[in-house]
Amino acid sequence: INKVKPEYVKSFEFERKLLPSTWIVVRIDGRHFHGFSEEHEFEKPNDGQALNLMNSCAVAVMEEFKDVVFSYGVSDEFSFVLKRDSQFHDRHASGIVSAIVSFFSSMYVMKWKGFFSQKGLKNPPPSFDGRAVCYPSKEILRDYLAWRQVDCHINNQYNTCFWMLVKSGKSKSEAQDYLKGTRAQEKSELLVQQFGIDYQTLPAMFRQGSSVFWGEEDPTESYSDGPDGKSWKKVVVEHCNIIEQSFWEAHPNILDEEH
Ligand code: DGT
Ligand code: MG
Ligand code: MG
Ligand code: MG
Ligand code: MG
Repeated sequence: INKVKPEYVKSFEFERKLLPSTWIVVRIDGRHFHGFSEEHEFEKPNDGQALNLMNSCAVAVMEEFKDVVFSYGVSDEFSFVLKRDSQFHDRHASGIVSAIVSFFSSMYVMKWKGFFSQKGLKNPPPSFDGRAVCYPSKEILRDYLAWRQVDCHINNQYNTCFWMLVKSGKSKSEAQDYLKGTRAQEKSELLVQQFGIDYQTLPAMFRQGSSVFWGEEDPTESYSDGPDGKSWKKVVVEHCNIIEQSFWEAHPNILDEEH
């Protein structure tokens, strides 16, 4: 018979509790997706289906975890913003992060076939890491999201140039040397002059990433009443500029207190 007292064993457990009244952002990121995207022959630099699969998983996260009020995704990552006064898992970082990251990973596997009917999932299966960071004000939260969207733009512009150069016959190291030290303006000119591509006409999902949030009720659509008498809303995916003030002015409810 084991005489160890449970309270004694439990006393070693330590929970990092996240600062109250701050915006919690859980950012998840695909593990080794460099290899995963090669192995599954994702289109370069952007695979529309792979991105749509990520977005679909993010929609599922928002439907499952009602405290998540906004999500932003690019490449193999997604940031999930929890409402400021969320009490999810008592604001314990490990509980929040592990719940979201495991739900997302399971969804990714479950939904895979719906997006890649001709391609099976290979070993090792996809997995994601996750972290939680608190942002103390709306302004700083918006700076965080702007940072991710700027990153999306910089990487996408670089990758678009890089893969156009490679597809036109340059080796990867030649393409890399060619682009070394070039500015945004020069890359934009390169695309137009050498490949006849106007960067602005590329799909918005590639240029702007994906924003996922609960849409406003559209009076032209019919909504059935929910159990609480309120009409149902649905999660929408948009590819828009979230750096500019205008997005947040058009959607004031997203970061509102009442959810
Ligand atoms: P990590 O996160 O440290 O485990 O390592 P990775 O390999 O996941 O690196 P990360 O997250 O910095 O970069 C994402 C990788 O995923 C990058 O090598 C490009 C690849 N990737 C993401 N989305 C796409 C896509 O749509 N098409 C292709 N071809 N590759 C993609
Ligand atoms: Mg990572
Ligand atoms: Mg990754
Ligand atoms: Mg990544
Ligand atoms: Mg449990």
